[in-house]
Amino acid sequence: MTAQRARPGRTVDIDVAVVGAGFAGLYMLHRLRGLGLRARVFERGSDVGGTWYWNRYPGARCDIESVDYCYSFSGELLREWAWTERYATQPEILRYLHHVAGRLGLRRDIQLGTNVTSLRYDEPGNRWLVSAGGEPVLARHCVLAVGNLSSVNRPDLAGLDDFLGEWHHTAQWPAGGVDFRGKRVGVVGTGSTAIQAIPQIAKHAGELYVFQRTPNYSMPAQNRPLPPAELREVVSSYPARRRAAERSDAGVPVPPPVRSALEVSAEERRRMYEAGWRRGGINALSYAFTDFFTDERANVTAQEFAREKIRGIVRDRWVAAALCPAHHIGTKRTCVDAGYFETYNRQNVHLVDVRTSPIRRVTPHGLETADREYPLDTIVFAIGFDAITGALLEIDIRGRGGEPLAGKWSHGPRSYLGLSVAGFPNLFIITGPGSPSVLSNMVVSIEQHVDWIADCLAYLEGRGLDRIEASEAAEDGWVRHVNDIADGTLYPRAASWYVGANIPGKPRVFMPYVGGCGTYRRECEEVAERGYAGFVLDGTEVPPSRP
Ligand code: NA7
Repeated sequence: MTAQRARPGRTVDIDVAVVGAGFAGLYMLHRLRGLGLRARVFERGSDVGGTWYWNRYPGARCDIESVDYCYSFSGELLREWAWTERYATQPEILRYLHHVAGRLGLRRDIQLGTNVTSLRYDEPGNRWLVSAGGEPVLARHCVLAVGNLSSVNRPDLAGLDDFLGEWHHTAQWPAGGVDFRGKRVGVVGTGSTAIQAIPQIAKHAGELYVFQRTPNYSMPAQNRPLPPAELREVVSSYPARRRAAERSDAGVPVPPPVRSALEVSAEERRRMYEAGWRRGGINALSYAFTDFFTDERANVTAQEFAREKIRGIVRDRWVAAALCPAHHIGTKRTCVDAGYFETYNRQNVHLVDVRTSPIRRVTPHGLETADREYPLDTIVFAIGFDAITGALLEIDIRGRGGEPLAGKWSHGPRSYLGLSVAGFPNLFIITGPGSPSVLSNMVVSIEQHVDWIADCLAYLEGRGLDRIEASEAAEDGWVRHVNDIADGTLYPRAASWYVGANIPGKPRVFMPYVGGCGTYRRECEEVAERGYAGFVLDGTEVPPSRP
């Protein structure tokens, strides 16, 4: 069955409203259809793709290997799609998602260019009222597939409106691209996005000024073409590869480390780190030793290795020193690059340290720091996102008794399993706060959440149950658990977007679940096996497994 079309003046009644048509929303729709449910997806972009629709900046690429950053639910999809590189570019991933949407015939139930502004739970009717500009939609269930890095951190520098050049945020990049040839370009930010974009922009710009507030660690991608024979080999044994990814901490099929960095000699550590650096990728160093994220002394050994690499690449000693990060490696998202540090050896690239000399304002002709004005034709803001909760709270979500989600989360997000929130019945979040989300391969985490939600809905439908809601007790227990395991690591010590530190006024709470994808998956399976432990089903509470 497909979504009913509204007649003028009528409310549309559906089983499930899904917000977002990226990796999560597309697969959710597919599963819902498989259950015979009437579903509709609302997508604010003018096409499907989510993250890969918006982030079209030069150099945009996934930092998870392409063969792992794709759906596994369909053997046909796996066999018929040929990834061409170890790390796929944004256009290739977007083409893949278009292919999936076409192949599964998903588009007829996706309403594009539609911004969901509010979701209100009507308790007597046990329905969610979806406001998205057009006719009101009533849905029995709602699934938020809005993404973790989709609420743009907008530049709020004084004077920006009077800038006479052009400026762009990397996450709202014009589809037609930007011409940097011969221009004086300023890039603000040195996170994963900037680190991908800077080497590409530097090739075309006349002069490139990088305004850096905090240096970051970046691992070489060691990207390469993916020969068809190698891809066929991967696909032929794919189920085992994917099971290994699902059981791992980060959702990638890499064997877990077995030794502490402190129990081996300095020579052995170096050998391990060098091997990781040669392999490349986001886990190049972090998968070497067990205590990388938990023991400061272990972490420092990897930090020193990474800083030494930077000093070995960048010729200017002042620039090299300014590019060396000081935080615990991995506690802010590690970047993956193709020639980032090498780019600073170009004559046309200049590093501006805005920690020592902060940006004051945008002038009509450029950027002014405490020291001087930098004349610019184009400014690129690679300043990130209101991560994890931002896109959820952009929607005015009201649960039982009209309670706003923004109010409930005013001191930080609270959820059960990152999937569900007490007081918000029949509402599910895909890769929400309190789940591994941004600490994992997103597609592996998305598939797990979508399958869990679909199985849960099948369970409810099969038993004629109309309402599911996380209990307060289960939510409290989960929030404590998420905090306890985070506190046992180095993660919360960094001023990262994992703790909301990049957004003024945002509560400083470590948001993702650091226990690992495999452990988390088992937790979710156990909850389901116990008849949805920790949830209230049509008024009957199933006791939580965690006190
Ligand atoms: P990030 O990782 O949040 O990086 C944003 C960068 O912008 C970071 O270097 C920030 O410095 C910098 N920033 C932010 N605001 C300012 C201002 N006002 N002035 C100067 N510099 C600023 O976002 P990305 O888009 O790079 O990456 C996000 C994720 O997307 C990434 O991890 C991948 O998973 C995909 P700061 O560190 O706050 O001092």
